[in-house]
Amino acid sequence: MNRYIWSMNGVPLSETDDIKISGKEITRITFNNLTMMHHPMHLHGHFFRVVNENGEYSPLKHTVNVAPMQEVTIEFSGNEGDEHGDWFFHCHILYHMMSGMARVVSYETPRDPRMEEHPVKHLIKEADEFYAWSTLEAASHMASFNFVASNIRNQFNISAEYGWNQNLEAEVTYERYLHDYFRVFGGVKAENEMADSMDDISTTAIAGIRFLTPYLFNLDVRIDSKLRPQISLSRELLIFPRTAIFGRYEYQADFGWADSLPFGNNYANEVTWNAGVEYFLSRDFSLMASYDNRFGAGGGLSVRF
Ligand SMILES: [Cu+2]
Repeated sequence: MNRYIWSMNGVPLSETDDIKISGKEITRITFNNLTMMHHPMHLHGHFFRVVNENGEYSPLKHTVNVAPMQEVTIEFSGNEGDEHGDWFFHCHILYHMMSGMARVVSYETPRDPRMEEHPVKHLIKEADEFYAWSTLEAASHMASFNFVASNIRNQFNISAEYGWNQNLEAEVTYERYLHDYFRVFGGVKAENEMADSMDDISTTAIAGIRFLTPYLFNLDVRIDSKLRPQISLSRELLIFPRTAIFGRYEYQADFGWADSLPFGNNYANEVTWNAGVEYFLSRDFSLMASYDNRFGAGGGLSVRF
């Protein structure tokens, strides 16, 4: 599963002010849909005119669909100052609205006193709620657990992988979105020191950046408290309607900046990679098979919840 955020002009409802308009003027808004989805834009309770080639016969509506890569202009009148109050303005695909694709259009008139129990900040809070999802994988070579809780700017992640050949990697991180796809993160990581043995578990602090790149690669660049830099790249690709392939490559370098390396070496590295295939049985269940250079090859079931 992926994070799901929508906005207008790159800014979600929770990070904007009202759009102040005057009742004595005509307000004109131009939508440019640069996304690949339709957005039926709705000015709740307030008619507007869709400005098109029909001139004065342009239709009066309160919802207009803006198709991908299309431009639509609307305008509405404040009726010489007769209109007043706040008007909610949003994409009518409700999960776009709830993830931030909304505004409040406000005539510069006093707010209706009957609206006192419904402050605008409630509306804004609703568009920045945390939501959470998890996946659990049980396979013949390993088991894994992933948990993510996210709102527009903040995300908490827990991930743990355990190979039955006694290899463990687990981390807890907090990340902060500075941009739609770019974030900084910090956290704690635990892993076994010696391959195939749980006798010695090392815990390090980690910090770095994460970026969902063009072509949807997950990039993670970090350094741990033993001053070992690491880069990893992963990607999942749907190749048939129910079948996805996935892979991950991770390279960790150790220049001996913190702990001295054995045998007078001045450089060590560790490569971790895996690749696999997943078949979606339903919304909640998948069959998976993978090879991981720590855990070996195997297959099993994964559950999303
Ligand atoms: Cu939308």
